This record gives sequence, C-alpha cells and structure tokens, in this order.
Amino acid sequence: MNNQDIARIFYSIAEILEIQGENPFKIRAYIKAAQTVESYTKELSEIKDTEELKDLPGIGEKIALKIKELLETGKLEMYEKLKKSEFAPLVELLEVPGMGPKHVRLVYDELGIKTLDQLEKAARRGKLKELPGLGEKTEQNILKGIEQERRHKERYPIGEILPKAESVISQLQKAREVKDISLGGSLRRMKETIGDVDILVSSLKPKAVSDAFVKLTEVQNILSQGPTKSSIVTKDGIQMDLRVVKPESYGAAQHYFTGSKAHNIRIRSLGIDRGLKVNEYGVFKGKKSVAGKTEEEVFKSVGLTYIPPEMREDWGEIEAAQKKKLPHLIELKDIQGDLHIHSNWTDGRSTIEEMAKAAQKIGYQYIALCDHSPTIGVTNGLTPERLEKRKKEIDRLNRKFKNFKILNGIEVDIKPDGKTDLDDEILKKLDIVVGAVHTRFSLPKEEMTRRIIKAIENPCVHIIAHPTGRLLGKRDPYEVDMDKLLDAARANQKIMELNAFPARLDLNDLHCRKAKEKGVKVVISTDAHWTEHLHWIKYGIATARRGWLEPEDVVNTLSLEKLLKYLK
Ligand code: DGT
Ligand code: CA
Ligand code: CA
Repeated sequence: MNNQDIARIFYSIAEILEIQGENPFKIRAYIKAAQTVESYTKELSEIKDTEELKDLPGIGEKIALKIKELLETGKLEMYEKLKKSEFAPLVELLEVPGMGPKHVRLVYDELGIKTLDQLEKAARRGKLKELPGLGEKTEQNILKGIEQERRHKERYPIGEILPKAESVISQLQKAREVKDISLGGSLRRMKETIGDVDILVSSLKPKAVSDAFVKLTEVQNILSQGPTKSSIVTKDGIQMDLRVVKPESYGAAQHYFTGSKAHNIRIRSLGIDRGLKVNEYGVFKGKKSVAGKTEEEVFKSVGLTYIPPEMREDWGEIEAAQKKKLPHLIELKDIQGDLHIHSNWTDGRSTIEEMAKAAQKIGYQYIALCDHSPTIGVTNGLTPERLEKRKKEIDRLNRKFKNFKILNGIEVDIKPDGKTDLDDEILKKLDIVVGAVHTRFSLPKEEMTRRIIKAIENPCVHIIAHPTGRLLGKRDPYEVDMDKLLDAARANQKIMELNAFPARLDLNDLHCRKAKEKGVKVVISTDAHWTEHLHWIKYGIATARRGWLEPEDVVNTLSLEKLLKYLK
C-alpha cells in the first residue's frame, strides 16, 4: 500500500459520502487527507508512529487511524462497506462538469440513472430538464460536460501518472534480473498528458522480469504476458506496457519506444539515406549491427547529436541537431527561487516560515509570497490591512534568514473588466505582483484577451499567472488569443508564468516556444500551497524543456540581486 493507493481510497470515500449526502466537513476531511497523502514525498509506510502522521496537514486522529489500518491490513473496513452501498456506482457521474452530488442524486432517485451512457441518453431525450431545478440550460451543460469528460478520460495528466510509474520502476529495479530500466513513450518525453505508461528493461532473464511485473500489487488485470512484452492495467485503470530487451539493444529500444512516432519516422528515413536500417533492435548495415547499446550511438549513426527526450516530437529538433544548434535546455539546477508561493495567510497550508525553510533547503535564494487578493472567494483573501500585517511577519523572517529573501508579493485577481482587485496604491508597495484570472472563464475570446492585456499594461503588474486557466483533465482552457497576450507582454516587458502545478502547466510547451521566439521572458513557478508542492517545479521544468527554453529565457534562474534589478 503506497501513498497513491491511500489517496485513491480517500478520494473514493469522499465521493461516495458526497452522494450519500454526508456532512460536508467529513467529506472535506477525506479530500484534504487525500491531497496531503498524494503529494507527500516520503512514503507513509515508512512512518512507524501514528502520532507522526498527525503532524501532516489535514490529518487528524481519525484519519491517522484509517491510514494505520490501511498500512497494516491493506484494507479499510469502513471503505469495504461503503463500496457495497447502492450509491457507490454513481461516482462516475460526479466526474461530469456540472454534475454535483445533488444532481447525481436527483437523476438517480427520479430516473434511476447510474451510468454516463444513461445520463447522456436521458439528456438527449430531454428528460433531465423536466426534473425540479434542472431546466433546459443545465441539460445542455450536462451534455457538454459529458463530451468534455469523455475527451479528458482518454488521457491522464502527467502529475497523476508520473508518481505511479516511478513507484513501479523503483519496485522493479529491485529485481536482480533487471539490468537497466527506464521510462519510455510520452512519459519519458514528459508530455502534459499520458495515454499509457511504457517501461523498458534490459535483461538476460526476461521471463523473471515479466513475472515480477505482473505480480506487482498495483495490477488489476493482465492484458498480455510474454518474455519480451507484457501489458497490465492498474487499479487506477492505467495501462502499463513493459518491454524487455537484450543489453546490446537497450539504446535502440529506448530510442524507439520513447518516440514520438513522428520523430522515429524521421530518424528511420535518415538511416535509409545512409543505407542503414534503424529499428528497436539496433542500427544495421546489411546484417551487421553498427549501433544499439546506447541512444547516443543511435543518434550518431544517423549524423545527429543527442536529442533530449522532451524535444523528440519532430518539431524541428532533427534539423537543429544536424546543424549542431540544439538549445541548451533549462535544468532543475538552474532554478534559483520560486516566485509564486502561498501560505496559510490565505488558502495555503504551511506558514511563511515553513515555506521559506523548505525553499532554502532546496537551495533557493528567494521566494515570492503571493497569497490571494480579497475577492476571489478563497478563505481570507488579503485585505490591505492584512497585507500590512503580513509584511511585518515577512520583515521579521527576512531579518532572521541569511542569504535568502522572502519577497513581499500578491496574486491579485484580474477582474472581468481587466482591473485588478486591489488599487495601484497598494500594489505599488509590493516587491512583486502576479496577476491572474480566477472567475468568468466563459468570456468571449476577444473580451478575455482584452481583459488580460489590460492587466499586462498595468505598470504595477509584473507577471501573468497561469495564462489559460485550464485544469488538465477537468477544465478546458478559456478562450484567449495567446499571440496577442505575448505581443503585449513583449511590448510592456512583462513576464509570463509557466505554472508548474501539475494540473495547470500553462503556458504549455508550444506557448513557451512562441514566447521565446517573440522575446518574452518566462517564469516557472509552482503556485505551491504546501511545502511539499515546491517539488512540483520538475513538471514546470519538463514543460519548459518541451518548449525549448534555455536558462536565459527564464527569470527565476537569475540570482536574487539580478532578479531585483530586473523587476525594477
Ligand atoms: P501515449 O501513450 O498516447 O501518451 O503516447 P506514446 O508516445 O507513449 O505512444 P505509445 O505508448 O503508443 O508508444 C510508445 C512509443 O513507441 C511511441 O512514442 C513511439 C513508438 N511507436 C509505437 N508505435 C509505433 C509505430 O508504429 N512506428 C514507430 N516508428 N514508432 C512507434
Ligand atoms: Ca505511452
Ligand atoms: Ca504503450
């Protein structure tokens, strides 16, 4: 039972309780616990003492006992009972945007609807709008929601998949028969969404490896099993494909199964031009193998320098490698600080001091504390009075820390008319102002574009946060003209954020590339609401690398001194 398993069970409990109409506080408690557990970097199974569990945010006495039961027995009695409830199958309906627990109950109680298909049929026949409190418009929204849900279901956000895949890799790694192991496919290329997980192993004893694979506790069912290729579906419904190859083919197989398909086709045709056959077993001249052990060899055999996996999309990387003009992609170690951080002054979970300490531990020189402004409706948005108070706390901490600075910032809401939620007089006093849209996502494209450009033109605003507002797998981006936003950012010397929160990842990869081409600076920020979220920077780095960004394109690679100069 690992953290991901525990989180999945808590989310599932919350959903069933919601449909049962339980007390919202009880439901919140499970959701909070699930969020904590899933993003905690240490495995809970390594914590022996229940008391220690209670130190985690959102985990009290009762939940701690449930975690203990799960870790000790692999089961939770209360959950086993819940799963048998008549409402348990209805959770599928909750995934449809526009279907809250009340609606789910209503369509079940009145029409006996249990599945997405039944819901869709009823909506098409106009049965939903006849129900009390639903109406024509809701019915249409539900239909749209079903369509969106179906589309999103086909792929998973990378943040949901990577921890699970890494856990599988670390388990397989322990098998003696495994020589080398790596991710392949879209996950190795760090695409924002993933269809299935590909894992590649080199071994002299392939059967032992595939046996270990299909016996993992994650496995729900086995789709196929053979010495070189096996596929399973996990309990979360994720397909994982394993390939086992001989050590002399490892590099060629790694290259082939990393893809993308479009990139592979180009490489193969470069091979053909040189009289070489490139496939997953190696690179061959007639029957003779000329490369295959490492990826470097494979690239070299077709006249290329090594291309990092994140770039392998046939988006120009092959031409760049031919000319030896590949960019020097940004890396984790280039990041000097995080410029979009929350604390428990609004909806964050950690204190300012905890956030600062955690950032310092990573090796950062600075963070910018950007709690929310008043109107967005999160708990306790910062009024001018509370901003003053928070400033005192920041000053106190800054006196305490050495070689580290907490910048006094805000994430200020951009209202539908493009004005900021706090007046310029107040914003002017801050070190850094991050503007963001949190409401009225449905504005027409032109209005939304105008709204954000107005914020870009506001001299008090430094950064535009999560510029498309999407939530991967949940909410489509709002309609906005990114070219115009980037042009405005360039003209006003403003910074565009690449939000590393794994459900956001916007700017996306292609936006990053466009920003670079247009000469717009990017900041990679986590939007962390808890110390553990600071590590999500890796998803931002991956997206930036997919967008060909180099350290000099990203402002939070600057030292504190240079950053402060830049912000002025
Ligand atoms: P996904 O799973 O939809 O997120 O995307 P990928 O890229 O992981 O695709 P997947 O899992 O179907 O295949 C893994 C890799 O295997 C893919 O990136 C490239 C390689 N591959 C699969 N099918 C073909 C093919 O027909 N031709 C070539 N050249 N490569 C292929
Ligand atoms: Ca895949
Ligand atoms: Ca696959």
